[in-house]
Amino acid sequence: ESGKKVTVIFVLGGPGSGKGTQCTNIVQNFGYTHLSAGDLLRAEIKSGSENGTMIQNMIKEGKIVPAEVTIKLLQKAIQESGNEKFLIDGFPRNEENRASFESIVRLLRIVPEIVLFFDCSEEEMEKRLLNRNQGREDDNIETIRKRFKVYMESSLPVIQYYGNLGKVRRIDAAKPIDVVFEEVKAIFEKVDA
Ligand code: UP5
Ligand code: MG
Repeated sequence: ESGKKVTVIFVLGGPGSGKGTQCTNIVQNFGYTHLSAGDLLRAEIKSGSENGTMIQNMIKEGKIVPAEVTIKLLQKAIQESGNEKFLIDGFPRNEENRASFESIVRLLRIVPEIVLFFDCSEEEMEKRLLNRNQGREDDNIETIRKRFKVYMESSLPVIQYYGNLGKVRRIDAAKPIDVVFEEVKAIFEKVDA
């Protein structure tokens, strides 16, 4: 591998805050490859891999899959993409995820440029998830409550960690999709400049 610079932007925020929706918009406008850790894990379940059952059980319980598993899937997707600009959506979700990623990334010359933080109330996120209707096994009220708890206890501290490094760009994610994207666009116009 040559010394090409790889740019990674973490897209974080609670369940249903609009990470996936906004990543689709960013891809269309700014040439990034969107890697949703949750989508990669769900594809792994479907593929019938040996980890599939473990992943399925953890998602049903709203728990966080060990970094080793998720990072392997991310690395594979990065290599297959041929791109050098990535949105990593929904990862890292806890301290273990973050520390593992950072130790690998140092060797690969990958710098997490900024962290987009989609900030949204639980009330609004719950409403969105219950209305989504895409057959996700974790979009039931019981699992949604567990996801919120894990988010508050384990994922928010990761966002705070990057906040202390001055990397977080907070976005009011409770607004309509197009209004949120206007805010996102302004941030990317600076990143790419
Ligand atoms: N919607 C979006 N934006 C809106 C807006 N501004 N106004 C009104 N409606 C809006 O959006 C959710 C719904 O809201 C959609 O119907 C959309 O149209 C509407 P979406 O863009 O899908 O939100 P997103 O933040 O992507 O929600 P998602 O449910 O995907 O977030 P999660 O973080 O919960 O899910 P993820 O797939 O990342 O993870 C699922 C599980 O996988 C985790 O709980 C965990 O068990 C596991 N996981 C790991 O273990 N490790 C990982 O690294 C990643 C996941
Ligand atoms: Mg998503």
